[in-house]
Amino acid sequence: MFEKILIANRGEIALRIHRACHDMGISTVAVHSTADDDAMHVRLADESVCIGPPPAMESYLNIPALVAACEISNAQAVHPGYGFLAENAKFAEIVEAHNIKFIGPKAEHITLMGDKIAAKATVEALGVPVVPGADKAVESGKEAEQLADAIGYPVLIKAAAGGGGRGMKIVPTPAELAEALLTARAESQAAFNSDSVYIEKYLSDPRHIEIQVLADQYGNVVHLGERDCSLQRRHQKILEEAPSPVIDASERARLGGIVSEAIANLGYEGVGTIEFLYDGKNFYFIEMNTRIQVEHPVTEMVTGVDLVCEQIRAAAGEELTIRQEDISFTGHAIECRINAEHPQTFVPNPGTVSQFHAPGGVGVRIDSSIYTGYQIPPYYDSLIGKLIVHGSCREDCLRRLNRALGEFVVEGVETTIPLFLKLLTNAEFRAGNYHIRWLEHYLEIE
Ligand code: MV4
Repeated sequence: MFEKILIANRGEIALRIHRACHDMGISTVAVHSTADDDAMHVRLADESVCIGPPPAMESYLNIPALVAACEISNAQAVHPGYGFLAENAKFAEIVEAHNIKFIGPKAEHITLMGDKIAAKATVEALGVPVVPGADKAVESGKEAEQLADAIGYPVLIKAAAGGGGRGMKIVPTPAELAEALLTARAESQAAFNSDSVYIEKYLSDPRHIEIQVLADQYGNVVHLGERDCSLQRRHQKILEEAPSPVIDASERARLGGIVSEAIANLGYEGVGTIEFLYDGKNFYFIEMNTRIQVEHPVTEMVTGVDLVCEQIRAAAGEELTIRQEDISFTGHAIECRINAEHPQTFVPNPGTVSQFHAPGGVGVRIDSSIYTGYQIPPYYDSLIGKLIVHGSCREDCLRRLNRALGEFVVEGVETTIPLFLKLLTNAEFRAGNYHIRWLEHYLEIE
């Protein structure tokens, strides 16, 4: 096992990784920008290294500074967290070329899943159901017409280098196809420096359901069930839950089995998330994320598995100690993302946290890096913490969530807490009746 790990991140996920390391007897090295001198992740770590000025490009995304920080601290491995360099294959390669273990999959798998066309074709060949469409880049306007006619309108044009919703164009009828194709290509070129696009059937109101997997270096793979991440606004998830209100144990076992087999055949290592759209009947693969995700705690709450510890063990070359039959799903968990944002407009609202009091008690978990007097810097993501609540069933979980949100005190900055308190009074949400566009509609009418 590693003796020392460098955590190439900040905020709540840096704390989450630090906690996993200390629980395993591993010492930690924090890195930070000059805007994060007083950050909790720096205070808690055994050592810290300043890696640059506030802009992420010059600090948390600064590969030479991070490699240098590993070398001066003698860290044997680097954990990238999520965001920043977590899915940057170049970073993984450079780190490994310096004999430092990248805690994540092999660079080739990061590259493969970063190319959405290649990812889709690969998993389809391994038996995973995908959205109807062509598993290849669109070459010409003529070809786009033929493909779209074969798929049936509406279709969706997506950027091969996209993901997370950037560079998508819905095409309702053939008349709009030619222009949409040009726009999609131009936007993709500007955003990703690639004009490669592909076409799929557009699914109008599906749910976003993702499967968590964990794999070691010896071909052992387990799945840890699904998370329902349908509550989102502008491609930013707001609330996630496990299990999905619409998936039963046999569906979970069936899809989990398909996914595990595909991931084993790929030779994938570490944690991963396979994202699907679900139309109430079928699952359709859209993308795979090769990192630990923001919403991983809901899976931890229903399975009791510490995903970050398991991720570190897998990276250290240990064999999985859990088999699929050891994994059971207990109760229900919901995560609320606490952002320093206006609860109606979602405009970021950095500033000083004048009061902070976290809820507690049975079934309540807070993953947060803020404290009373903390100044939220304006340079980074507005996520300041996550409230994760577990209950014996969804009803219990909702009641406990309401209780915990009522205890939560964050003063000095606006947060998303009032949004969640209001959402809990909505009958459709309480019934689990929502899809990927539901929240945006709810926010418009409220
Ligand atoms: C789709 C889709 C409908 N049909 N693909 C958005 C992010 C990227 N991961 C894929 N996305 C979508 N792909 C087809 N064929 C709708 C979305 C989508 C979405 C997906 C998941 C979660 C939230 C979403 C919000 C809007 C659109």
